Amino acid sequence: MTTVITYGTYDVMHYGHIRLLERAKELGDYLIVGVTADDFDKTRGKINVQQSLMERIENVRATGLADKIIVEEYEGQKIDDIHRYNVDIFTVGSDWKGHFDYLKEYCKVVYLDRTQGISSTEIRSENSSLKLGLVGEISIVDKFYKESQYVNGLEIAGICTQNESIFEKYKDTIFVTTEYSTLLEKCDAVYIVSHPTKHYEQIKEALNNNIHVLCESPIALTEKQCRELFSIANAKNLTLMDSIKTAYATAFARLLLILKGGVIGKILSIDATCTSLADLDDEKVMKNKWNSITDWGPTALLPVFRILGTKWKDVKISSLMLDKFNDFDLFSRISFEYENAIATLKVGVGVKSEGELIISGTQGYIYVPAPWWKTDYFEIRYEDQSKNRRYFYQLDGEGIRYELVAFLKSIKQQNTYKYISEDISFNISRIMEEFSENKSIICNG
Ligand code: C2G
Repeated sequence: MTTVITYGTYDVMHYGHIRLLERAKELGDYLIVGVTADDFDKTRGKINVQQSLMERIENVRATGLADKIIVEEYEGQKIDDIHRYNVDIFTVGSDWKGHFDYLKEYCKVVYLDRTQGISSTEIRSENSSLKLGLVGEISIVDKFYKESQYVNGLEIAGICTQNESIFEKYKDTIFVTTEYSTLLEKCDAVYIVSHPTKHYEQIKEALNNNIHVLCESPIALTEKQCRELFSIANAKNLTLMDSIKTAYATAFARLLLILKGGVIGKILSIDATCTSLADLDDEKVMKNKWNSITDWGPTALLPVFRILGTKWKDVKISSLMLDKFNDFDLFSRISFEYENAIATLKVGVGVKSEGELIISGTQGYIYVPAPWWKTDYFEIRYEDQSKNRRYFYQLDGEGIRYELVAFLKSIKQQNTYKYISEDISFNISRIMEEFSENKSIICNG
């Protein structure tokens, strides 16, 4: 018996896939198909996969061509499988020619001609070519423009910015304007990273024009406004999504899941620090500069609200203010008291500190090194250090491309999993309001 093995994602199945499987089958008597696991695809840069692993396995099973279906989960698994299943022939499409020659040491390697004129990427793009507008004056507009290139079915319709250098940089490439309503006429969705004071009005105008919104957190500076915006979005069946790229980093998402399993016992304390240094003496910088509480507050609040929830007993915000600007804090400390836990957050755009996240429990603690908000790594540490565990999850593009994929999915499929719940969005806006109304100013910078 000649055993053949081949591997693939097999997302949105098409005749190119089927032809490959048919010819693979003809190479021998027994065909094994390895379908790639979601994590493995993400690690190797395939972030646009639409169907779940089970759906993709069903795609292959339904062809009736596979005698056995396995899941490909890790780099190097092919060698293990060749030994495990006594494989005689490894085959794959010619788009991979040369890539798997190293397997010749273990079995015959056959590259089958790829079927021209069809791909899952093209099908995904046809199904949803969403026109996305970018709105804002700070450098993250650049990052979103670059990251959008990795997302199937998304095209940048234009940029609305008052920032001359961004305007000049893109004016010969795509549509650029200083007029927000002009941009809206060209979009199905917008990513808003304008100054937080503009968010409420801009989101409201977009929603009233039936345009989906991804807005750099905070969505609004009061809880009332935030609730109003979500009720408009829900009534119109539109997606309004809070943008905190950390929520889309695999390491952060897995850390939250692992914590649920009680690996560090009861969680008693969370300490998070986020700082970055800006040139606060530069008038041009200060024109669009977010203050500490809006620039870093939502990110620092995310782990607290995801882990301890939003039902705190008391919150105190202490801030060092920049005396020549209203409400501009150089550095703020947010202290929460919960029923049986505390949290201390430090955020600053005018101070440099160690940007780490520490989650302390009754049996151990989780340590996420700086910059924790875009981490690909964390440790679980115990009194007995031999029990310490380390985790690594690749993170490409700081999580922005994954965030855009989640935004697109939310628009296409409605009610998909929300990485940031509406309740968390409401409470981020509530803390912004708490800062404006009740912060204690400890000194003027
Ligand atoms: N394929 C093809 N013709 C196409 C599209 C795909 O012959 N028009 C082949 C690919 O070459 C591959 C199989 O169909 O052999 C599955 O393709 P994908 O689902 O795109 O997965 P891919 O990542 O290309 O699979 O580690 C090996 C990879 O997993 C190969």
